[in-house]
Amino acid sequence: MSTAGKVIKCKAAVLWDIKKPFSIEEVEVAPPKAHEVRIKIVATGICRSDDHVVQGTLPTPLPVIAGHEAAGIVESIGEGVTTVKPGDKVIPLFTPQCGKCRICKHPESNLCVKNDLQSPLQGTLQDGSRRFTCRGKPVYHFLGTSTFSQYTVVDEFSVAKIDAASPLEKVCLIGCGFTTGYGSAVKVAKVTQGSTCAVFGLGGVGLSVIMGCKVAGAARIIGVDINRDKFAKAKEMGATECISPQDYTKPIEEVIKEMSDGGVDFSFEVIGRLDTMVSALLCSHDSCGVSVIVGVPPGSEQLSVHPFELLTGRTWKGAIFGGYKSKDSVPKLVADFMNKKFSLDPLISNVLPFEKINEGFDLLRSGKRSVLSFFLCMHPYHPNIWERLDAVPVTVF
Ligand code: CND
Ligand code: ZN
Ligand code: ZN
Repeated sequence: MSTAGKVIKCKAAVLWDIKKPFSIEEVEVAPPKAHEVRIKIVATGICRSDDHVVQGTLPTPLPVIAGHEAAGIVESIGEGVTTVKPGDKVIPLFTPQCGKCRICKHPESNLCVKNDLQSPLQGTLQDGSRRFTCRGKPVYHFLGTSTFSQYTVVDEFSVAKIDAASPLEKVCLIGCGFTTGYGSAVKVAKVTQGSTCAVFGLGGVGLSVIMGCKVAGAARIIGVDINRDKFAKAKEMGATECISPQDYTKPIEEVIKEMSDGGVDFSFEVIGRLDTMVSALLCSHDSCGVSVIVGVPPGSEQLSVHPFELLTGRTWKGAIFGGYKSKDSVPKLVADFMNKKFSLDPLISNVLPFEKINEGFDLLRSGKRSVLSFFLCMHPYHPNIWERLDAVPVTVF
């Protein structure tokens, strides 16, 4: 039976309050309106930005369905949609690409004006309304994607069609973590052959920065993290050395400057803390260094640096989604993945059934990035056994 044009009742993880666990609920997902697409999510990653929502450091209206790093299959389309059709494999785009605004036409920039990244977030689709309800209450969207739901509705410019053969449990990482990190190195910083780089924060995004630095030909890549368990993976991905600020009495920027003849060529803050943003800036060479902010900072806090730190010639910049124009770039990155130009396996610590979302967040907080799958379902008689399913049952109204 076709579900097109009907309300779908399905499973979603609703966040009713900050600092509380997600609650797995039955939600109603309205059909897509004109220029909208309803997607059956197959796999969704858990990124630290989702945890910023839970912690309240990325202020979002509540209740909300978070999640912004996913892959799925188009279930139905609204009127006027031309770039995807039912059955297409797709990746939702938390940074849209409308193709028409000043930024979409800008050759370098990527933050389309249709984005929902202002503070606080608006939490709706482009027309200002919502497609989710739970227990009779409307539920907010998150970054136009809301992937912690079996079905979601997005605007057409917030979804990209990808290769029909793509493994969705892997390429979902191209929806955020991989692309954000990799692009920060190759596209935003434009890391050069033979350069020295420092990467602060060795989570999924930081490891992807390292992959980008390596591909760009960096000669030295210094990984910085307070969790030493991250060092082995970082080295596997291309870090040439790894250090912990906790092993030194002097500031880490001084240590790195001594290691790199006065400062690195490129530095990256991939944690989301103000102190490490300043350390990353200061460890870059004061006349030729480029420092990129990738981490999402907490709430409304302000940074403070002496203007001289920039006056001498440093560049300080930041970017969302690795500077990539999303709708154009995501299909190409998926094609590169399919052509084995890079691997995503090292970025995934666990694949968990969707219902284990709270465990997935605990794992993230202990340093492990998980992918949640809607195709793993609990065995009816053995609660500890999870089976792969080809289709997930849903109720249609
Ligand atoms: P994750 O939490 O997995 O990694 C952060 C790493 O930083 C961990 O390994 C920590 O041990 C390490 N760390 C924490 N504190 C310190 C410290 N004081 N000094 C050194 N290391 C420390 O996070 P992630 O990789 O998922 O995300 C990293 C950041 O990127 C995070 O702030 C997230 O919100 C942000 C981000 C940005 C964008 C974008 O478009 N710019 C997109 N998604 C995520
Ligand atoms: Zn993210
Ligand atoms: Zn645009």
